[in-house]
Amino acid sequence: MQEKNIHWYPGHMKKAFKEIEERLKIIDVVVEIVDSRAPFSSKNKFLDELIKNKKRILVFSKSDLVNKDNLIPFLNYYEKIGYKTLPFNVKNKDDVLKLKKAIFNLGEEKRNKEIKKGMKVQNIRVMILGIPNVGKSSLINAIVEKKTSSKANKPGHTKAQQWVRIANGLDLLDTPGVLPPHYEDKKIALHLALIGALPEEILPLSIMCDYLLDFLIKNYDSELINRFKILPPLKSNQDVLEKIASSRGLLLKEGKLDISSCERLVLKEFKEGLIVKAIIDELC
Ligand SMILES: Nc1nc2c(ncn2[C@@H]2O[C@H](COP(=O)(O)OP(=O)(O)OP(=O)(O)O)[C@@H](O)[C@H]2O)c(=O)[nH]1
Ligand SMILES: [Mg+2]
Repeated sequence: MQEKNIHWYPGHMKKAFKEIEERLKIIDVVVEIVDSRAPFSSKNKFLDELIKNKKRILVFSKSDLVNKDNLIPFLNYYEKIGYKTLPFNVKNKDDVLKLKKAIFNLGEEKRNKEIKKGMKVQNIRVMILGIPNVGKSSLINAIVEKKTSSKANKPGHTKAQQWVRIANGLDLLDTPGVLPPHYEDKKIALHLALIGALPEEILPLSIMCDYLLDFLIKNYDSELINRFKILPPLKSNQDVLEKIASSRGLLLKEGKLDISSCERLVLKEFKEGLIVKAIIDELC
């Protein structure tokens, strides 16, 4: 990959990070979200130190976009190092119920203390954390069962913290997505761009598409062939792009194949889970 530093740390993220740190003092439970398609790359290690002493749950969002069996080793990995994990599809009512239960379990100790002391039982205060576009606002809306937090398929949509109170004992705090200020490994940034956590403009289109095609040809060639109705053998990335462009009728005015539009199409269809339900991170 080209030796270019990948960097996207807008001003609001720096501010958001500080605000998370300040607000944590009054938080009872942290729900940290990673994207199931990249369970390692989408975990912001810079948050670890802040939340290490909090009761917390690690939610694997967008589990509908991966093969559940392939997710198990990643869940096990995090469980082994002490996390309580939960695969989560925002549209699955059972998953939402399981998450609510897990939050109440973690908040129970605090409630019992309040009861013991004869205090009025307070709502459990829950902070929802994670990198951009992992589904923080969507998860809140699913728990509340209405649209209170604004969501969009665009990283950096939520710009400020927002409390959402629900009647039956929870206060949920939506936070803006925060990314690490830098990456140890450029592969992480590529994976984040492929799942939509980094804006596409950050990386050159052809580099992203090359990386994705290498991955798909190596691991999911038959899915690629079936999705785009192309013929094997898949000789090179260029060959695949030309075949897809022909199959989808992507042509420039002069009748030449429109490779840039084809690259955008492949990235978009991958992001939407239309080519394959794949996890792009590797278990080390
Ligand atoms: N397939 C799928 N899509 C989801 C799921 N949860 C959220 N999304 C989609 O992911 C996109 C981002 O959702 P948001 O809830 O806005 O994400 P966020 O983490 O609040 O994003 P920021 O505010 O930008 O940090 C939206 O298009 C959601 O519809 C899920 O479980 N499955
Ligand atoms: Mg949001």
